[in-house]
Amino acid sequence: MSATSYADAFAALYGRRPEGVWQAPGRVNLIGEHTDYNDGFVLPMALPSAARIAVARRDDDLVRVHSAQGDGGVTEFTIASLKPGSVPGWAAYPAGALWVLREEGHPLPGFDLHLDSDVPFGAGLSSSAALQCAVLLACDELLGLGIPRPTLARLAQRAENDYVGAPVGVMDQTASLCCTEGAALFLDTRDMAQRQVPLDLLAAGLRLLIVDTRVEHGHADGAYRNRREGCERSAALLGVRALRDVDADKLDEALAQLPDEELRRLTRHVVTENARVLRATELLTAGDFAALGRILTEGHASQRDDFAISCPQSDAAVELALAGGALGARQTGGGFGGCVIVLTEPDRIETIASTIKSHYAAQGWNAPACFTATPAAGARRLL
Ligand code: GAF
Repeated sequence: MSATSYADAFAALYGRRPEGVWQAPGRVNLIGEHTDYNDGFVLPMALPSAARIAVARRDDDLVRVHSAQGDGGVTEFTIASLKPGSVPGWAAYPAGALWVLREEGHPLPGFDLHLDSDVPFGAGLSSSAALQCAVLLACDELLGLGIPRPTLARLAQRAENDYVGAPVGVMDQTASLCCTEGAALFLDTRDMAQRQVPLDLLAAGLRLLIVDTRVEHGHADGAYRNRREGCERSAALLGVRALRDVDADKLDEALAQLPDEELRRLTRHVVTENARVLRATELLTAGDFAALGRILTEGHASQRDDFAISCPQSDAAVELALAGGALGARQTGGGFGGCVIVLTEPDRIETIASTIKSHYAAQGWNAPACFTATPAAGARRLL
């Protein structure tokens, strides 16, 4: 759909033209899983799929939100009434974005909003962060707030943590706001230092196949929170600010100080995963995609064996992709399902995808969705 058609949909709903249309993309993470809330490193890229939002300010305090993916209804609330959890369902994401701006002391008018997203929901591709980032960027630009994008990403994270109640890190929001077309984003989540790492898969004769396992994941649920708390407990026991501060060369000494196997596994994943992000960034820069593929696969093994966040569907997709000759494969995102990324030559894609589909059918699992993606641009104004 064109930007004008989002504006037309807004006009049909609200009887006036929007002041602008913004979009913020979903993401896949190449490597660096569950490192962001440990002050660590991540390497995501933006997807072409995005959340789009048509917006106009109002003269009063009322917010009206409509989603093309909703039930057709318009959700209403006032800016003054916003408090954590006050708006349920999908509308919590735009509500949380407005709540955090108000909490930061920015005077906000009411708004009419129309949302339309083609980031699959619950697939681990950051559909919720995309929505929040689109709303935050729209408000920032419409109201002339001038908030730097890394700060907007932190605000979106706060909205998700404190308004929605999901204890996520800052990777998804930063990817959505700060990625650039044709590059992965190397991000140090401690100080938000970032670098665009060129990623021209087509020139390298490669593709990134994304396999949506159709196993829905959720961040507000206990498993994500429980991993995060385990990491924080380990850091406290080791006397460091965050697991990022554990020296990978002295990992065995650190593990020996931890009281149980579960904390040792969590810690080993985070420390080795941070090292993998640094190595993957070097390999990408050097154009060594064969070695990069191996690092991705090692990352999956670490999620499966140490962090215990893979699932039979994602393990099978990785194994079948590798058996089909892929350079590397791993589950991406928060885990417990979602998507698997596969780095492969293009002529292997069809066989890999059909083998995975047949296997899922034979197991009686949901049919997976398979598509390819190249690194897309971060959030921006369309109209
Ligand atoms: C989810 C979270 F939102 C991110 O912050 C990150 O922790 C990721 O899971 C795991 O790497 O996408």
